[in-house]
Amino acid sequence: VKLENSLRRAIEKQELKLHYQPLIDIHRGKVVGVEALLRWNPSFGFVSPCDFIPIAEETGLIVPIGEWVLKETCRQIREWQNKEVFPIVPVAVNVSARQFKSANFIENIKQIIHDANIDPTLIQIEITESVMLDLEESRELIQELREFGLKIAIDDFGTGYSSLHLISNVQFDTLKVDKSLLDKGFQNKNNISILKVVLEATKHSNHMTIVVEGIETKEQVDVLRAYNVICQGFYFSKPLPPDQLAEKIKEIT
Ligand code: G
Ligand code: G
Ligand code: MN
Ligand code: NA
Repeated sequence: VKLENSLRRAIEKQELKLHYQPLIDIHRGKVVGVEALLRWNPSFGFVSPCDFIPIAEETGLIVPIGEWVLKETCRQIREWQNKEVFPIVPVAVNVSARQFKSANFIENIKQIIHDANIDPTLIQIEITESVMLDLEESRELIQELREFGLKIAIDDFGTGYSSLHLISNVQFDTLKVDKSLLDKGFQNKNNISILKVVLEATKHSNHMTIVVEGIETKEQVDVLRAYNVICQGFYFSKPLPPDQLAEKIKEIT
């Protein structure tokens, strides 16, 4: 309960921040996007999103917090555009199932992007398979968001039960292969083959960008060179505060 009460006041106390992790096109040596990742630093010390996101989801606090994340992302994009610090790339934002299904989600997001005067194609919404339990309803929401110009990614792909069914029934812009398929650093032969099945299965999906997450070693990058994939992981960069991002992007490029 204590954590919940603190989290309830985190927005007004300005304890939330976004860090940004680069996404890299290894064939062109370019940063082609970043993922915004929430950080909470209350007075009693740093709390991992793995601990507070579930509380936010259970209590419904994820709705105002998610709204803050979207607003802050738009504000940051506008600041980057004004300062011309680096070529503007799309920013991926994680959206929880509860937020995605909340009343007025679409109206709110359209309003936020409109107010910030941001090109909607610069925002990518990352949702997980758990959002899609009601396939028909989700498909309509996703279609409306895409018609508005937003990009939609299916996150943590490969951890659910109906992955292939899902991507054959819903149009996504990006598919993010979950880091658990890489976790064992390619030592686990089963994981390699699952990853390769996913990569082979999606190889000819011309309209979908494939991102592989959780890349930590050069060996992993070398295996992935055979595929047309975007890479994300600590090997290239951990999630960084905005003031360190420009330098990292220069270094990678
Ligand atoms: O950045 P890190 O690996 O610590 O994130 C842990 C988990 O928290 C991940 O599953 C990530 O998707 C989730 N997460 C991080 N930022 C956000 C956010 O802004 N909104 C939601 N809903 N989840 C987030
Ligand atoms: O669930 P989601 O894919 O949104 O989670 C992203 C999380 O993965 C972020 O919290 C980020 O900190 C973490 N992450 C990013 N790169 C790596 C990596 O190379 N290894 C590991 N273990 N975690 C990573
Ligand atoms: Mn994500
Ligand atoms: Na993921």
